[in-house]
Amino acid sequence: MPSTKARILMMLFEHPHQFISGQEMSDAIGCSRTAVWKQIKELEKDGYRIESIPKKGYRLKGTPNRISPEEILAGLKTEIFGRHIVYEPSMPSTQKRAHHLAEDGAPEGTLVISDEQTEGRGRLGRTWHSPKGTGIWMSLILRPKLSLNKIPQLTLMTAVAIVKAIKVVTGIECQIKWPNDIFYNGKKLVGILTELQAEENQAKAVIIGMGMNVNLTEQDLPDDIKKIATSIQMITGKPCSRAHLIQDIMKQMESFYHFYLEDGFGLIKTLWETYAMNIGRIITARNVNGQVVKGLARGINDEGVLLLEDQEGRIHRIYSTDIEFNG
Ligand code: BTX
Repeated sequence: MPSTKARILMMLFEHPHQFISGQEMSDAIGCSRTAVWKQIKELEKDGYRIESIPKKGYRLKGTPNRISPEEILAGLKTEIFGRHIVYEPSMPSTQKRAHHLAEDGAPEGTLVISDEQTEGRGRLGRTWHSPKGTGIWMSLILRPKLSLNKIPQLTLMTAVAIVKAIKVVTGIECQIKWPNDIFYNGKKLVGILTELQAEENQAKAVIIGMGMNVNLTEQDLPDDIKKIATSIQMITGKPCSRAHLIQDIMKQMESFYHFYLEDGFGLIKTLWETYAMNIGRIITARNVNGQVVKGLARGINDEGVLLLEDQEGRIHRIYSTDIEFNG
C-alpha cells in the first residue's frame, strides 16, 4: 500500500490542471485534513511546487529536478517492475549496489536509481559519465529461470523496450547499435550493461544497467564524450520528465519480458532487427575465436547472436563485441 504522501502526489498528478480540496483527498485516502496538510508541506520540502488556495484546495505546479521514487510510483503501470525502488541522490554505481542487493535476496523487479553516479560503469572496464540531476542512471534486478546462453537476449529485449518507450514519451525515433547502445543521428543516447550472477548453468540474478542521457546539455559532458554523445534535451530542445520515461521503460520491459518468457525470442528478434542500424551494412567485429572479421551484417539468429557474412560467403557468429561500420 503506498504511503499517504505517495497517494496525495498520485491524486495531484492525476489532475494536473485542477484544484483538489483537502476534504476530497482526506476522504479518498481515509486520513484527516491535517494529515493531508502535513504531507503537502512534506512534498514542498521535497521540492514540489504546490499552489494552495483556501476553499479551493491544492494544485501541482512543478516537480523537483531530482528523481523522486514517489513520483515514479505515482504513475507506474506495472505489476512488479520498479515496484520496489532503492533510491539515493548519489551512488558510486547503481549496478554495484544492485549486485549487493541481489546477493541479499532482493526480489525480481527491484529498481536501483540514483541522481548521480560517481563511478558509473560501462562495459569492459570503461566508465559511464553520469552527471547529477540530468540523466537516468538505474539498474533493474531480474530473476529469470533461463540458461546462461539466453541471457544476452535480455540486453536486446531491453534495447527494444527503451527504443519504444523513448518513442512513446518523446516522439523521438532512435536506432540500436549492436549489441547494447541506442543512438540518435549517429550519437549515443543510451548505454545498456547486462551482468549476471550465476549458479551452475542457471542465472540466479540478472542486473540490467541502463544509462540514459535525458536532460544533459553539452556543458555536462567532457570533450571526448561530447563528440559522440547526445541527450533527449539536446535533440528536442526542451527538458523531459525522467519519471515519465522510467515509468514507460518499466512498462515496456515488463510486457516484453512476460511475452519473451512465454513465447520466446521471436517478437524481440523482429523488432530488434527493425530498429537496428547495423543490419545490411559492412561491419568489422571480433568473432568468438578472437579473429577480426569484416563482412555484411545479415541479422541476428534465434539465440540473439549477430551473423556476419564475409567475402567468401562464410557466416561468423558475433557475440557481445563492439562493431565498427565500414560502409
Ligand atoms: P559502453 O562500454 O558500451 O560505453 C562506454 C563508453 O561510452 C565510454 O568509454 C565513453 O566513450 C562513452 N560514454 C561514457 N559516458 C557516456 C554518456 N553519458 N553518454 C554517451 N556516451 C558515454 C555502455 O557501456 C553501458 C553503460 C551502462 C551505464 C549504466 S548507468 C546505470 C548502471 N550503473 C552503472 O554503473 N552502469 C550502468
